[in-house]
Amino acid sequence: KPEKIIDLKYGSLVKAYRSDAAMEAFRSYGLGQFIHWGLYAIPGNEWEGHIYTGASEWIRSWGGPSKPEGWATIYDNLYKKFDPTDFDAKRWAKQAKKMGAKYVIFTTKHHDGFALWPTKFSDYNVSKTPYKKDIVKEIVDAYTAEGIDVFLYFSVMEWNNANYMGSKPKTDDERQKFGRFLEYTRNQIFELLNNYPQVRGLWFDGTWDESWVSSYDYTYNLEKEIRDKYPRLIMGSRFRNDEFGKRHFDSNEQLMGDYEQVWERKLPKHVGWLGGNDWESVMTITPGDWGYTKNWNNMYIKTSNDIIGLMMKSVSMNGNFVLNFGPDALGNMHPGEDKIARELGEWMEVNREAVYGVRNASEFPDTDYGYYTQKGNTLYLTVFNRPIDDLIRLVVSKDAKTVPATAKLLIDGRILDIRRADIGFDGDKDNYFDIKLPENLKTNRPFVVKINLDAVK
Ligand code: FHN
Repeated sequence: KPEKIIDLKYGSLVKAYRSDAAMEAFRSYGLGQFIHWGLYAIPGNEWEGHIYTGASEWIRSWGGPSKPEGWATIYDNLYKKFDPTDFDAKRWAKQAKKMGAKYVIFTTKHHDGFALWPTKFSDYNVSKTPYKKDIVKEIVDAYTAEGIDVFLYFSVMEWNNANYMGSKPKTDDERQKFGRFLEYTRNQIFELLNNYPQVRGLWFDGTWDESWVSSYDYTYNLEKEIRDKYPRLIMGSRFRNDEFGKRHFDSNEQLMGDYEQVWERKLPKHVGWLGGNDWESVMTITPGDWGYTKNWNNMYIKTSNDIIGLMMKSVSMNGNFVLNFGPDALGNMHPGEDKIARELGEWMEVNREAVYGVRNASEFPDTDYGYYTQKGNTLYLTVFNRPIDDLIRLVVSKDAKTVPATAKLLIDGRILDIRRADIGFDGDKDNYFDIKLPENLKTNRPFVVKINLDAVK
């Protein structure tokens, strides 16, 4: 907390903790899907044998000696080849549903400025490609039909827009140009909200350049306008900054959005870091690519168990976990993504109650076995580290209002023996409860022990 509160004209617009149905739904999602799709799917990190080593969706900014001659122009013309003949939004939505995703974040426009909807405000859009059709509409309709809430990703920064600049506009001419860009951004945002009324949230990105940061008067009023017109819409903390350039949290440490949107390819170490704020973590499967990456060799690919671990760690700290997919230029997921979606879905099928609508188990200290999540009087322990004697010892403070009473395995419904272990440490402030795992429990995945808690009499 700041030592003294300063007078801010452009501080946070969301002072109160939102408790409306849309935010409550957000709090219970648990698992989401991110999709990065655009022209960068065509190169997929390589062009005529040259390999780009940065994040695949950043390939337009390729520099250095390995960059093909005239690369930016080649890239900007890729839209003439964009024809994803295998694209079937319903197939993706079904896959996401099976995987267990409750919301999807879809890139309507990434940093290259290419819009996947037929925007009236720029010609650089999908209607000018051989494919022609409105991809955003197909996604919104298909995911909504599966009961998956849709959030639209929108990059403010645009690499090939003549009115865009990274630095603060200084001359009158620059101010006019950037003013036109701001107006264009506003138009596109309202166009999206108007075209696709089912949308639950906007996910802004590319808002770090000085030009945008110095436009705090404009962006403050724009946020106000969006929130006035769409009070149920959810927007994270990336949209704008205050007059001192502070992003995510204003100069009085107030969150500048409905949830913390800083957790990209990382997680907080401890729930205490979050100060009670809502949050989500967005995660890649390769180390750092969001767009399609053809070749997955020679880099670490997260396993399904890695992903389950990141998801459970997130939900155990009241956050959502959002897994990214980067489909190819024809509209197919990478085979590695298909595999992870399938494996994660199989796991969710059995264990989803430990993921959806759960909260941090604040009465129970962190455990080395894995992660706790809690829903009312049900405690879930997702075990990643199985003890060699198959005996799980739960540590429960003597001050706790509830104690473990019964336990069962979600994987097969087996009831587990649970008993108080009076280990008799002198002056101990904890009680211990031992749960015996069946020796013949064979699984190569983390497993969940569901524990019913009884009120202490
Ligand atoms: O630069 C982008 C990146 O390409 C990707 O879209 C991620 C997703 O969270 N956001 C930006 C970096 O923060």
